[in-house]
Amino acid sequence: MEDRTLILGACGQIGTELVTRLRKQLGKDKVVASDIRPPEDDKLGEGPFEIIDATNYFALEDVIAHYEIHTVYLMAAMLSATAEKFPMKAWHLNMNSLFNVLNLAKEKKIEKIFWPSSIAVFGPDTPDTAPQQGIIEPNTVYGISKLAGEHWCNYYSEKFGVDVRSIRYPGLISWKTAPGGGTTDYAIAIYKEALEKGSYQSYLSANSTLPMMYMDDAIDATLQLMNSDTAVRGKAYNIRSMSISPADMEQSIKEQIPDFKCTYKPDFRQKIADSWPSDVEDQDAQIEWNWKPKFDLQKTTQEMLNALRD
Ligand code: AKB
Repeated sequence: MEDRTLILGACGQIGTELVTRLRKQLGKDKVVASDIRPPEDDKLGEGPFEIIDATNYFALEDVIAHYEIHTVYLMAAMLSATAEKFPMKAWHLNMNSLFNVLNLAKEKKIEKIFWPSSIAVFGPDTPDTAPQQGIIEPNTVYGISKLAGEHWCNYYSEKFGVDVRSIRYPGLISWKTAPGGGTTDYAIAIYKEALEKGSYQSYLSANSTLPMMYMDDAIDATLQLMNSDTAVRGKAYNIRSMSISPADMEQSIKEQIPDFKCTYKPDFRQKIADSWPSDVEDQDAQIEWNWKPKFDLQKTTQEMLNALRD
């Protein structure tokens, strides 16, 4: 088997950055990017691209055989805010794409999988700083699909020896590709609108504190976990770097753009945010595969504003 990597959902917020990083690391021909639609611009750079619906097992099987794929990153998913509007579509996409890659690994057609979980697995009864284990009772469509996915990853790992690795991503802050349909998307829009309009209206209240992370840290964590010999297979790890609210971000932006104005008008996404913890404990990730973040809020704000200005 060739050691090629396939990224499903390559045009999304995380997928775009993973493709770029992995192509730099492994070589452009070793990384096959794919999504349900073609990329809108040249963000993915040079290298093979395939249009694939991740819920179509046979289409996936063909591409995997054609390119002799070893590792799959399954980044295609419907996020929390959109999933509340389309529960059945979210369940279909989030679960069937996962079953497809798990079954391909069970049949030894691929060797290794990365599947993203989320802080959305936690629910209103989880302690405000969520431990790795504990009360995990989500009350959102997206959270339910992520919790079910975690259980299936664990099951395939224990029962069939599938090498599947997972992280419970916090809300991710990045500038290259806009996120689609998440509750934490405000944390990107706030920077863009601060530069474009000098103001932003947040759909979450000023003090909605959530676990958040700059994208570079999230990509580092993903690749570190995938390359680790000590990480537990089938386990979805909490990782943390900052626990911040829209008011914290407003303050941080004001340090660089003193006239910036932020107003608050919570909508339906407030309820989703209220069901998530403000922070997570990530000792397991620190101990089992040396996880350590590099970006705090101040550094994130600098990076975001500089990159978006460019
Ligand atoms: C969302 O807001 O839905 C995602 C997530 C926290 O998984 N960013």
